[in-house]
Amino acid sequence: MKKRYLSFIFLIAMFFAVTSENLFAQNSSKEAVVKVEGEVLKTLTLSLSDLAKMPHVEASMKNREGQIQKYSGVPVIEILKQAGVTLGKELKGENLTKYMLVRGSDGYEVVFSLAELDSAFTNRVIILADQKDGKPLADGVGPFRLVVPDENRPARSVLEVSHLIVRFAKD
Ligand SMILES: Nc1nc2c(c(=O)[nH]1)N[C@H]1C(S)=C(S)[C@@H](COP(=O)(O)O)O[C@H]1N2
Ligand SMILES: [Mo]
Repeated sequence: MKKRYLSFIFLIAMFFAVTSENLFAQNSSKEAVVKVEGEVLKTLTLSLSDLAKMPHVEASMKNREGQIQKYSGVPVIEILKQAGVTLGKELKGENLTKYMLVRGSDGYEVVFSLAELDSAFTNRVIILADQKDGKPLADGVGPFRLVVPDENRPARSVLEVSHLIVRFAKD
C-alpha cells in the first residue's frame, strides 16, 4: 500500500516537472540571432546588440507597392569579412563559384554570388537591416531584414533573416 502511494506521488511529481518545463520553454522567448556559417573561417551568431556595435549605413529599396523604403543596417560584406569569407583579393578562381544563401525564419531562401556583394566588384551595398526610421523592425519583418537596392522586385529582400550560409556552387 505504501509503495503504491509513493509511486503515485512520483508520477504526479513527474507530470508537473514536465509540464512546468514546457511552460517555461514557451515563456522564455529566445533572442533572435543571425547565424553566419558554411565556407567561413569563423562561424558567427549575431544578436541585435552584436549588430548594433558594427558600423551602420543606410540603404533604400522599393517595396511590393513600388514605394521607396529607407533602412539602416550593416553591409553584408562587413559581416562576411568578420566571418573570414574569401573576399577582395581572395575572390578569384574557384572562389568566384561561391554564393551566399540567405534564409528567413519561415524557410524562404535566396542566393547571391559573392561577387554581387564584394566592393571590389560592385558599388551596390546590400545591408542586413536592423532599423527603419530609427526604430527596430516590426514583427514579421525583422529583427533582421536583407535590404537589396536597385532591383526591380523586392523578392530577394528576405524578411526575418535567420541564416547567411556561404557555399560552393559546385557542391
Ligand atoms: N522570409 C521571407 N522573406 C520574403 C518573402 C517570404 O516569403 N519570406 N517574400 C519576398 C517577396 S516575394 C517579396 S515581394 C517581398 C515583399 O516585401 P514587402 O512586404 O516589403 O513589399 O518580401 C520578400 N521576402
Ligand atoms: Mo514578391
